[in-house]
Amino acid sequence: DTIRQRLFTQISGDHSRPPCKITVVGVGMVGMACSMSILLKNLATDLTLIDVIEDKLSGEILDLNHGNLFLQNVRINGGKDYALSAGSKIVVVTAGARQQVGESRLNLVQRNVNIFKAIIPQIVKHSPEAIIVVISNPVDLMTFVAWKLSGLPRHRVVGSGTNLDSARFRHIISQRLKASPCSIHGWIIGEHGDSSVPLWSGVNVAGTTLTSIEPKIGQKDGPKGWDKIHKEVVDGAYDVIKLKGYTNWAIGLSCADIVDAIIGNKQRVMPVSCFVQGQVGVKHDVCLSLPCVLDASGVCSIVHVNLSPEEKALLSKSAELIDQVQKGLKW
Ligand code: 6V0
Repeated sequence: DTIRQRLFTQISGDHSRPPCKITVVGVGMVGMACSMSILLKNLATDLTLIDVIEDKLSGEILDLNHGNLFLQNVRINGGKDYALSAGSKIVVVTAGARQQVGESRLNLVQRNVNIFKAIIPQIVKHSPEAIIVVISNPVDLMTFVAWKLSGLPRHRVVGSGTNLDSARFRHIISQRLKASPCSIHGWIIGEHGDSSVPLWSGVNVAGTTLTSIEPKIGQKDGPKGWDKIHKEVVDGAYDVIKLKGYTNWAIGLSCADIVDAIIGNKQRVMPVSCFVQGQVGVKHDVCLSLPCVLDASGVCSIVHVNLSPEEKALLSKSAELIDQVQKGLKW
């Protein structure tokens, strides 16, 4: 552009390497909520969106770019071609089928495996250094599939796992206790889904465990109402889907929180999904969520979490369920 040439004296090349490029694959409800949360947290200098539906993709990119004045001059682009994602530090994968009303996450698995076969090798080809954050459901199985298809070391393939379930758990308890969810410490581990495991033994406020007040809290024979909380967490997604057709805002925020911990090398401990065979009694060849330290390498370490015998048994059951479905997969 001649106006540009008359306005500036160019003294460096135009194509400096983006300091922090993030790609989001899949621009559905979840992909766009993840993208918006990443943008609003200022995590990316470059955001690339990839999908197979070109009109929708172009519309989303144009719409976001119209808001660039209110962001931080993030370069937002994308297309069908994975070459556009080259050099990404993180690739968030949200592509794939979602649950219909009443449908289990596990029911989506074969459809999404077929989709991942097209996606994952392309991501690794163009961003061999990237950390892959898997959101597509069933997220534990899809994390395992992404890990296998990618050939990456296990610390670089992370599933959003029970980060969201734990947020739902802390939200519900926070409403009962009238204290902020960030001050209610509580973890849900295992499968992101129906067999997730609430760690009641560790739920605490300022180090005081709720079991020290009511030893049976959260159990069937414990204080009234509290025994329903885990079911409320599990039903949370089904309820939202019944009401609005899909879930997106909370998973978008949860995803950006994970991306933030990795990009910022924060060493935060978060419940995310990765390959955990051999940890806390998990015998199966599966990915599921345990508290993990997230840093710039991805999952830097896994916490040796202290479980009650009941919690340990529930975790083994959750692993077994994932393993059963995994064994039936056609790759
Ligand atoms: P959606 O709105 O139907 O969007 C899916 C997008 O994926 C569409 O734009 C498709 O075009 C795109 N897509 C399909 N195939 C490909 C492909 N081969 N390459 C690139 N893009 C493709 O679904 P939504 O966004 O609601 O959900 C996406 C996924 O997230 C589903 O599997 C959900 O079950 C899952 N969720 C995971 C959560 C979690 O906690 N991990 C939470 C909510 C939803």
